[in-house]
Amino acid sequence: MAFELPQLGYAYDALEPHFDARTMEIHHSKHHNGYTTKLNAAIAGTDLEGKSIEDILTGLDMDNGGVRNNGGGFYNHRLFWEILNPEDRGRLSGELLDAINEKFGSKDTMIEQFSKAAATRFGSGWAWLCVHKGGKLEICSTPNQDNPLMPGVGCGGLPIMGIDVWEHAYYLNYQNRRPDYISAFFKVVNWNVIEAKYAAAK
Ligand code: MN3
Repeated sequence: MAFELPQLGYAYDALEPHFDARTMEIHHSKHHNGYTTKLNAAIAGTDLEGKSIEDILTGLDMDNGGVRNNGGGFYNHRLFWEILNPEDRGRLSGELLDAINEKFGSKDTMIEQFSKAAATRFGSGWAWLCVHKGGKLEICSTPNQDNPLMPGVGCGGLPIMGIDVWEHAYYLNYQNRRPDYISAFFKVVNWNVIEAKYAAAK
């Protein structure tokens, strides 16, 4: 069974004015679609075919560029669309807020550190909030389409929040102003989804 481009679950213009519809459409229908198609091509006829994307990435041979770039791209964008759901965005509470307070001191400090990781990632990549077994949190960033599931990226745990800082994610609307795009991300992120991911992962 080949991987399929996930539906967004909301319209391309649903995140306006923070994320513009044109960027969302190109990002989903061209970029994410491209990663999905190329991932399928890269695993076709290999022993990776039929495995879950999580299993593929956790056991990845990092020299396998086709699966590394496109499997990462497939997984990373799927998470990204999920946590941007604009409906009933919720507010940070419960166990996740407790874990954030314990690790970072406050929600604001967590957002500050996450934003810094995203802003200072040189070139293209992602910043992550990850959860380790037992519930401990970590913020980190990875280059290109790497992610914390992959071996030896210097960043571990299961990602429950991630931001794409490739220029294709923001250039049409924000040009070189990556920090403005990162601030906008926190206006459309859905804490309910991230809390559910935390509860399932810890
Ligand atoms: Mn992208």
